[in-house]
Amino acid sequence: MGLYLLDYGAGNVRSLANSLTKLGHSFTWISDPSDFAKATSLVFPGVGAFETAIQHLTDRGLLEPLRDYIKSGRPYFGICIGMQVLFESSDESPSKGLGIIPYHISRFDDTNKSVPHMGWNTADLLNIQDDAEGIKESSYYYFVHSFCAKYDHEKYPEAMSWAYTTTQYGNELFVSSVRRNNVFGTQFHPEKSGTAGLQLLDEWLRKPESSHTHMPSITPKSLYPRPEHRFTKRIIACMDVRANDEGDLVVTKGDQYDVREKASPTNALTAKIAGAVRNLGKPVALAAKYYAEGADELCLLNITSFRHSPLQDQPMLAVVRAAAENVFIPLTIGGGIKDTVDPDGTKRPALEVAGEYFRAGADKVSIGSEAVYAVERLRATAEKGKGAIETIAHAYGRQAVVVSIDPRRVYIDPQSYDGPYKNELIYGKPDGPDNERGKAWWYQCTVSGGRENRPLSVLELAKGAEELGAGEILLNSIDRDGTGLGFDLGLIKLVKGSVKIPVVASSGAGSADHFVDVFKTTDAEAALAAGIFHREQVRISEIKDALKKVHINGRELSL
Ligand code: 1PR
Repeated sequence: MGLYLLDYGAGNVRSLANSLTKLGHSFTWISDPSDFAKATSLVFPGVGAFETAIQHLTDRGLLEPLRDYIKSGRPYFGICIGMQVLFESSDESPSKGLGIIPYHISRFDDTNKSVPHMGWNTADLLNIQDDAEGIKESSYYYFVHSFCAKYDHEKYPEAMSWAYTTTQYGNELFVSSVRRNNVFGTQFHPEKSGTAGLQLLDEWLRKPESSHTHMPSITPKSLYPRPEHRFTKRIIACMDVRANDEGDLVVTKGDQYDVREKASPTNALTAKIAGAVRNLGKPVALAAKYYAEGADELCLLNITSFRHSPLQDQPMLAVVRAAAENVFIPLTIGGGIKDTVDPDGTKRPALEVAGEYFRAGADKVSIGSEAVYAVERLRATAEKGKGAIETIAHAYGRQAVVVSIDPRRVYIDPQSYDGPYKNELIYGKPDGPDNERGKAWWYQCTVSGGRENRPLSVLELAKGAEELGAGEILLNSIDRDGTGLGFDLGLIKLVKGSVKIPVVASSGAGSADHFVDVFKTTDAEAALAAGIFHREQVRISEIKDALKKVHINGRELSL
């Protein structure tokens, strides 16, 4: 008897479990169809892809018991795919949903915006008087999805009577939560929505179960998109992690990817530390700190995993597990997401490696070197479907796959250049930094943390990664990394202009104004920094204040 959680074996369900534990609620996992009979409340944190969810539920004999459970009138809280399965069908899959809500899930239109809808947005109550579920219009919640239930009260009044809140992304209005009788569902992830999300979960779980069984529906009303949405730009704190010379995992930070201390000619003391891996703190402690300070997302990159990375020997898994216990915003994990072989010869496909990270509490995995090789293969053979990007995107949804790009500038003489990247050239500004003035360059992709150049340009990689199924691009710049000179705006504009998926601008942030610059000059959805946060040069709140001053939407912590 009591609260049960449903896990169909895909995606990050650990975060929900961690948040319930943090809030002091005990629960049991549904491990067998017969468990449904014991549940007096059920939470279904559906993550991943609609088709995979239905397939897994069917294969494990859980789909019909789930339908029966919901029909029995006992309280149900579905999250993301856990809400979408209540619908009849989805553009994402030929499989049918539970059909409890007579409506279809369709893909966002990507004509004027990036898809997936990935980031923080608000949820507006259809009936402002009815805020019984604890959703606050002033709060921001974390969304990550390419498909949604579009709000259409004229054509589908019956389906829209399930809508409890709506959210606007670009010029599209969709149902961001549903409620009727015993059913409550949110398209957003409360377990990833910081304090606002934890409060919502807590309120639902603390109420007597009987109060969830006869929730009224709301009369749908005429609603139209406003001139502007409230989707925010994300600020991401990144931790580059590696073992130092003593074998401890530390957060390090390089200058143009060189993470070792250098001796200063004017300071004799620095000779002692020269050559050592820079140690800027412990990853789990820093993750908790950045969460508390208002980061919208965290990124942990295992920067030396290209050397050796048998799955059994991944200390990063323990780091992710520990970080996820106290951090309730999205976590991206990168480094070593590729096919690996254990010391005993057991082969571990990239899908299995990623699965371990998702189960440890990661929401997205970031693929670096392997993405370069995959796009090279795609360009050579046009073959796709079997690589890391495709298999992970198929199982977990494309929003769970980030491709991390490490481009390096190749300077050329603009007068005489006759190479293949004429359309990708960036020209130094007359008032730009000394080393850029009068020059032009293209961006070459690298692997193994910038150690090896590959015959692939940044646009070839970005477009290829999108074609293979990546849901986001993490765009670093080896030239700007650690310099504090500001983001490489030309690079970001170039890549952002050629893909439909979200782009995270990375490398070079030195001040809060650099974040204003990147969001004013480019359409990047998010901006990431490392050094300025580790050295406490700039606080996340300063960046949020700077954005607010120029009317750029950012998530406010106090709301
Ligand atoms: O190739 O799939 O194993 O992934 C390895 C990952 O590790 C890639 O995402 C790659 O970018 C990263 N990586 C490898 N070597 C380094 C290094 O620094 N020596 N770090 C490295 C990449 C770039 C950002 C950094 C920003 C912001 N570091 O992560 O955080 O540049 O820094 P800043 O704000 O201080 O300028 P695979």
